[in-house]
Amino acid sequence: MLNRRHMLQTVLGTGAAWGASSLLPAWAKSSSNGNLGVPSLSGTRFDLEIGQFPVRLNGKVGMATGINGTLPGPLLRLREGDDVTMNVTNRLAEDTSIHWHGLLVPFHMDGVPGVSFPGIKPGETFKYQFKVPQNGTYWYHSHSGLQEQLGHYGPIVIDPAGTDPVAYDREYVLVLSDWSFTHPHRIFDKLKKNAESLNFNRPTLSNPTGLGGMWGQMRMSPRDLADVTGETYTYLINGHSTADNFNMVFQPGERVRLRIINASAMTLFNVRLPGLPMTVVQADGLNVQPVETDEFQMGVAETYDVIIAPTEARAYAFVAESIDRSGQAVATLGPRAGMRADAPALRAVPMLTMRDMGMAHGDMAGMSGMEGMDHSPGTSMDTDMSDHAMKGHDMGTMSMQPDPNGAAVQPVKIEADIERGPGVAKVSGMTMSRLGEPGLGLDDVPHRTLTYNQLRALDMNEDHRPPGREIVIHLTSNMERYMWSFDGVKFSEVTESIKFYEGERVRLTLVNDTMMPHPIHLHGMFFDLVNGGGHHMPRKHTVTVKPADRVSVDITAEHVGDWAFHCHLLYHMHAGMMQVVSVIPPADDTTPAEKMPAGQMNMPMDHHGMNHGEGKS
Ligand SMILES: [Cu+2]
Repeated sequence: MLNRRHMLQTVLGTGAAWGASSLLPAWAKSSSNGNLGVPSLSGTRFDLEIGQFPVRLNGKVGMATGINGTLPGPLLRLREGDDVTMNVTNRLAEDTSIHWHGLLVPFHMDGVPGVSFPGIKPGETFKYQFKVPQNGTYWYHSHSGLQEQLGHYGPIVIDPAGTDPVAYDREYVLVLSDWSFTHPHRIFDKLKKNAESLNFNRPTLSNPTGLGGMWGQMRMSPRDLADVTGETYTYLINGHSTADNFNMVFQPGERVRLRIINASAMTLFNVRLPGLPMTVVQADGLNVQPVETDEFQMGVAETYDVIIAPTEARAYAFVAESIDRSGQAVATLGPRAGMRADAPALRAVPMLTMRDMGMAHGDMAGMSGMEGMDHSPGTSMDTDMSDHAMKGHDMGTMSMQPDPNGAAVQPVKIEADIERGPGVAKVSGMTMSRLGEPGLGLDDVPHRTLTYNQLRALDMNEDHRPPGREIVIHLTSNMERYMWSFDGVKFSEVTESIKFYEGERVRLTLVNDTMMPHPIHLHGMFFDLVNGGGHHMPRKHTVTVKPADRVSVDITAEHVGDWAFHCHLLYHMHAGMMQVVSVIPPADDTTPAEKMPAGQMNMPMDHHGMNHGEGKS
C-alpha cells in the first residue's frame, strides 16, 4: 500500500531547500525522541517550504497548502533557551506567513501580516530568528487569508531546559484538524449567503409568529452549534481520517503522554478515550496540577497534554468528536501496531440551553438585548454601554499609574475579584461566568468532564499584582451578514488599537453576546485565567468563551509591540472578529509600529494585508 506521506514527498522531492531527512517517510526517520506519530525536525535551524501538494483522504485526492509537503507540517522539536532560525520559503503564488502560536517571541517575529511584519511574498524566504523562551506543547500556522484551512499548520514541542516535572515512558503528538475538499473561499461565501438568506424579523413557515426570528438573529436553529459541520469536513488526527486508523502503540503499564493540539479551522472537539481516564498535566504549553478526567472540550488553538496509563493489553479508541457531533476522528491506541479499536457511535446532537441564550434567570434581559439587535445591526447589544465607554480615547490618555477610581475602571471592585478565592464563579455579579461548566453538550455525559475551574498552574504565578484597570470587550455578531466582531466593530473598520501599557497588570473581561463559543487568542502574552486559582491561575494563550459567558483574564503586559487579538475560529477572524493590542511604553500614545524603521513594514497598523473576506471574497 502506498504510504500517503511517502507519495507526497516523492511528488515534491526536488524542492531546493529540503534536507535529506525530509524526503524519508515519517516512520523511517531516526530521531532521539522516537516516532511521535508525525514527521519531525529538530535542532536550531529549520528550512520550511510553504507550497501546494496533493493529499489523499478517504480515497479522494485534494490539494493542500502546507509546510514541507506533509499534512500536518513537520513537528518542530525545540529546546528551551536555544537560539533558532526558521527559514520560511514561499513557493505559493500568493503571500504567506507562519505564526508561532503561543510562543512569546519579539513582535516582529510573530508572523502576522499587516500587524507584525509585511508577510512573505511569493518566492521570498523570510528568516525568523528568536530565542526559544519557554517549553511545552505548541503549534504553528499561517496567518494569511484562509490558508490554515488548507493544511498550513504543524506542531511544536519544546523540551524544557531543566527537568520535566511530567514523567512518561512514551509520547505521541496528536494534531486535530478539519479538512475540506471545498475551497475555504467557497465555504466562506456559503456562510455569508446562508446568513443573508435568513428571513429576519419576518414570519415564515417555520417561524409563523416571527418570534422565531430570535433564533434567526443568533443562530439558524437551536441545534445549530457549529458554522461548518461534518457535512463539509473530514476530521483528522495527524492528517488521518478515521478510515486511515492512525495508530499508537503502548506497552501495558506504561505512562503515555499525549500532546493534543486543536489545529482545526472551525471545530471545537470533545476528546475522550472510552474506558481510559486521562490525567491532564499541561494546558496551552504550561504545566498544570494534575487533574484526572474522562473527557474535555477543546477550543480551536488550545492544547492539552494528558497522561494515560493503560494496563490492559487491548485496543483503545482515541476519539475527537466535533462539538455539534456531526462527525469525529478516531485513532487507535493498542499493544500492537495495526490494531483497530471500535469507534463509538456519534452521540445525540446536543441542544442549546436557555443558559446558552443568556436567559439563565428566566427574566427578559436576554430577550430585550436581542430585540435591540433588530434596530442596530452591527452592535449586538444596546445595553452595557458603560463597558463600551471603557474603550478608546479614555484609555489612550491614561498615565502609567491609572486612577483606580477613574473612568477606565469598572464599577465592580477589581480587588474583590482577585481575593474572592475558589468561590469566584458563584459570587453575585459573576453569575454569567461559565468556567465551572465543561462546554456545550457535556453537562449530562455519564462520566467526569474537565472544566476551566479545575485548572491550576503547577508553578506559582509570577505576577501577583491585582490589575490596575479592567477592559471589557463584548464578542458580537450580526448573523444577517455573517459579521463577527469585538464590540460590534469588525476589524477592517477598527480605527484604533487596544492599548496596554508596558509593565502594567490589566484585566480583560470577555463578554460573549453570541450563542456560539469563541476561542479567543491574544498573541505575545498569556491570559491568567481568573478562576479562583489564587496564585496558581492557569495561564493560557487561548480561552474559549462559552455562549453568554463572561470570562476575566489578567495579563501582564511585558513586551512592547503590536499583537494580534482574535477569535481563533478562522471564518470569524476573517469576518472581522479581530483587533490589535498595542503594548506601548507608559504615557506614549504612538504604536510601536510607527517607530519601526522605514521599509520594515508597509504601513503601520495596516489592516489590509489581512485579506478581509468582507467585500473581497
Ligand atoms: Cu468566533
